Amino acid sequence: MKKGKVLVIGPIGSGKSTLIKILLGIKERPVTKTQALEYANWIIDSPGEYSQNPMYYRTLMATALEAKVLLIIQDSTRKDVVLPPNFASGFPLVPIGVVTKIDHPNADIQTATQLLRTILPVGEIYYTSSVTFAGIEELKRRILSYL
Ligand SMILES: Nc1nc2c(ncn2[C@@H]2O[C@H](COP(=O)(O)OP(=O)(O)O)[C@@H](O)[C@H]2O)c(=O)[nH]1
Ligand SMILES: [Mg+2]
Repeated sequence: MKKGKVLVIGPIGSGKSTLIKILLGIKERPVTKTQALEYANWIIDSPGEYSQNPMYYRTLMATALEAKVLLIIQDSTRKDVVLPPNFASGFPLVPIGVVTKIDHPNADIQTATQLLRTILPVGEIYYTSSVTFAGIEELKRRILSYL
């Protein structure tokens, strides 16, 4: 088992838990609303509230001490951004951006990329779909290379 961990952050409904399930190859249980920090194998899932409410930022920072990689999730069907500008640079982790739901008819990848760039001015961005599995293998390979 890998020792390093990946902390996944992003707003409610952006596809964090679904993506994590696929990255870990979990087929059984359906994704339900994430209520607390959830540790599974090499990934730490976080409730969307932790990204949407600054009251939780300290918790995210403390949790980051256990991690090596920070995955920042941006939903390609949303035109808003919840995390503050440059948020990624406050973490002593390798930041990786992920634009999710690229299969969706309402996906606007260019806008999502611009929004994500406000949080993550530099660093790689991957484009994924948890429906078609586009981009998933590449993302997983990249993450594992850092652990
Ligand atoms: N079309 C599409 N829907 C997705 C994708 N990933 C997640 N969803 C849907 O988005 C909703 C929120 O997903 P969830 O993983 O619970 O988001 P979380 O709150 O960030 O953990 C669910 O209804 C998922 O089925 C995707 O890649 N494509
Ligand atoms: Mg969740």
